[in-house]
Amino acid sequence: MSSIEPRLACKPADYKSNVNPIWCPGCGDYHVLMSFTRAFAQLGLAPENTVVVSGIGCSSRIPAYTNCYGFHGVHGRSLALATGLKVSRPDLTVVVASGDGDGYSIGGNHFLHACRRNIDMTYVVMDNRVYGMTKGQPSPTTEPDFDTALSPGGTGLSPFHPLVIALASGANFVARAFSGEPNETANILVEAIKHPGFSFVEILSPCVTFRPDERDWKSQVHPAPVGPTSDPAKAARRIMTDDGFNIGILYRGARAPYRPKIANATVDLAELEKDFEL
Ligand SMILES: Cc1ncc(C[n+]2csc(CCOP(=O)(O)OP(=O)(O)O)c2C)c(N)n1
Ligand code: SF4
Repeated sequence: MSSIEPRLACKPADYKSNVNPIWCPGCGDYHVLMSFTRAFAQLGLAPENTVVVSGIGCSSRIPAYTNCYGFHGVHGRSLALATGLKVSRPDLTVVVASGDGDGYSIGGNHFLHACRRNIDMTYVVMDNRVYGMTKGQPSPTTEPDFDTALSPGGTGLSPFHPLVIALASGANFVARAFSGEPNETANILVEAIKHPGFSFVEILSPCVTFRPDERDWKSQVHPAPVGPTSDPAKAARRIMTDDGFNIGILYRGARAPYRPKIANATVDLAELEKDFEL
């Protein structure tokens, strides 16, 4: 989170842009947007000092729907963009939004190294276990038997465990939320944004169009039976053995965030160009 003094009396509506979302009716991402604005209001963030960065996908449309600064980048590269931004402007609060395709497939390598670097930002992945924007291809979190015309008979591949991968790679805060519980999700986002270092929040957010079965998540989610631990091995064991629907903060680490000393460095472009002259 930035060191900027919060404003007083902000309302969630103060963080909405005048762009109307074009998600399908019933898409979980509407509630995620609601949780973002509620969390920003609870923290009293100044929109001009807050940046929402994303890649490509339905979920990645979210920056356009807030009135903070936004960067709708290219597919899978949101964390690379956000890292550059936070390193050069550590005073800003940086929240990164992604989908399971954007973040775990094409962006998977950036995910590992963002966790490892532990730069102070919040990474939110709206996981709907499918590529929504491109009409329903399986993602790294899709079940092996997801049987559609695009993956006849299912892929037969086991989904991977993003939260455990985040822990193993060094993320400093790991949580799971459900879009259908916007207040609880907002509270988790508040804690994630306040927590120093790289905070990872996976939000189960149904794609009602290509995964209508995910409407049932509402009846499957439940609060995690125990509070967060500061022991990554314990957290990983719990996550590996839970049912995938434990909601809450699962790990809070105490690693010092990485703060490269190049912040506010100025570059003379003419000098730089000279270095690359042929
Ligand atoms: C380099 C590149 N490859 C592929 C695409 C096509 N593409 C756009 S969004 C997307 C997947 C999005 O899925 P996900 O991140 O899960 O987001 P959702 O739409 O489900 O929210 C793909 C493959 C692209 N835009 N750029
Ligand atoms: S395709 Fe799925 S993820 Fe995309 S807007 Fe529609 S319901 Fe949401």
